[in-house]
Amino acid sequence: MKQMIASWQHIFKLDPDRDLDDQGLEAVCLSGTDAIMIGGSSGVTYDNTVELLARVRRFEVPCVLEVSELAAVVPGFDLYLIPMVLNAGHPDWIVGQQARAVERYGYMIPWEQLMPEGYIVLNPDATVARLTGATALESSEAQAYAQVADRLLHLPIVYLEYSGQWGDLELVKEVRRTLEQARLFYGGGIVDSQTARLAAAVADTIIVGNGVYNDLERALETVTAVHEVKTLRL
Ligand code: 1GP
Repeated sequence: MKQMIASWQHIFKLDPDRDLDDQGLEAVCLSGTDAIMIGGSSGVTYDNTVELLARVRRFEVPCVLEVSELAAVVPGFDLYLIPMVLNAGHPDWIVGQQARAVERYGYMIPWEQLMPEGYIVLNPDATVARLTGATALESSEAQAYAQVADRLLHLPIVYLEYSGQWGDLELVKEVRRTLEQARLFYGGGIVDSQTARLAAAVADTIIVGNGVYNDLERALETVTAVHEVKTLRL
């Protein structure tokens, strides 16, 4: 499973609660992105998740579910990403919800298709921050959380989440420097080729969300921009 994400440099995150017409979805799926991640912090239901999965499945691109709502876990994804919000204000968002899910549905969980993500939420105004009561972090604290995820918990992904806001790329760079084995995901405020290039230079994988809904044409440019940066680095 870890191998599957090892080459992913660019991901489009689609929100089942937001509208994207067929033409837009086709452009996203055929853009050359490495994967489509389906997820959102609110309004995610079984029905809107099934519907979006079915539409994405018309294309060959890998499709993964970022699980945020137990009732909206739909079979048929290539991979299930399980967020653990490391700087959450309540243990529920770190391991509590996950434990309840296992207690209830453990017998039918396809463990080999699950992958945990060590989330570090860095935009205090994001829905996910309010929902989880995420605490604000200095760069040194973010680095410490990242090392706990990477070296202590051996999580395969550390996800720096700025959702809706352009992040502190110095912090991102510092965090990446501390990682031993985890892949660094960065999401927040990537809207065009310029922002994509900057973020791709400091993270392993970049996630583009809101941009798809706000200005699709510019969002599509992020794919080539990222692949250019990564090729040059090689
Ligand atoms: C959100 O990290 C993703 O979960 C992407 O952020 O919506 O700001 O692109 P944006």
